[in-house]
Amino acid sequence: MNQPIIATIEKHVGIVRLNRPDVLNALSLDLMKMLVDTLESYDDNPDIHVILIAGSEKVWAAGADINDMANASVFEMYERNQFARWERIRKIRKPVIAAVSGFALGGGCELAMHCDVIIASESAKFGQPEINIGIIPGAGGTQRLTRAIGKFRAMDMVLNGRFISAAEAHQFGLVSRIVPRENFYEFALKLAHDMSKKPPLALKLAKEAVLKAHETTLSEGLEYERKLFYMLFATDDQKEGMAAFIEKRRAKFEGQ
Ligand code: CO8
Repeated sequence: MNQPIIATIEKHVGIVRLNRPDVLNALSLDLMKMLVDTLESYDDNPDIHVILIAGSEKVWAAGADINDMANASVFEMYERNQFARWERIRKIRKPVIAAVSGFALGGGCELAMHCDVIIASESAKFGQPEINIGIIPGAGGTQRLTRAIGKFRAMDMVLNGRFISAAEAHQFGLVSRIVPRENFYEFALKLAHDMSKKPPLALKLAKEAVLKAHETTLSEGLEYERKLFYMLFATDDQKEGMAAFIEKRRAKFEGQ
């Protein structure tokens, strides 16, 4: 039987591929459990510095699996406590890159927005179409989308269920880069490998600092950034990085 995700490790990059092609990678309960367990195992693995989540060229993910929810009662939904899993994704400390091609809808769009860098192929389409099936986004879509693209564009997508193209998503600030469909995965993988060569502790603290900008006031965020900045002067990688710059050689980071 096909596994809902395929997990592989390449050098310092932990890769997860969503693998339910028959249902456009719908995020079933099983898939989410495996995905989150794998992301956490990558986060705990000191040999992995960066995580890459990919779908296929045709689809990233068309949302939560509607079959899992169609007949559920409010109590069943409550008892499933499935948003606890999404909270665990939020707590991953290493950078997570999303390689998105095709549909990123509903929970699929929300999964991409849980990532830190979104590489979109020219064919990517983003949407929060939950309104069409009688619900609203539940894994942070109304909040993260609004912060990413602003109230009026978010309202258009959430109230009308409108899909936006990769070009619009890029223009609106929802994606980091657009790349040709044919090599979107190779591009994202190379980016992940390049990023994985940076000092791993600084990567984690940089992610933490940027995410803080969504959570707090400017002055508190600046204070927070400063503390993390100072902290890095306790690392060997800072000494090595600066020495290598001065000596005009390539730095060799050890993650300490
Ligand atoms: N769940 C289950 N099955 C799906 C889903 C889905 N989200 N999306 C597509 N499929 C299935 C279809 O039923 C179909 O199966 P079959 O071949 O057996 O009929 C197969 O995938 C192919 O789909 P289509 O034939 O519909 O393909 P089209 O190219 O015609 O259309 C669309 C593609 C536009 C993407 C269309 O499939 C669609 O609208 N899908 C649903 C999109 C959607 O509404 N997503 C939101 C779901 S709700 C949600 O994500 C809430 C998240 C809350 C947080 C997470 C909690 C777990």
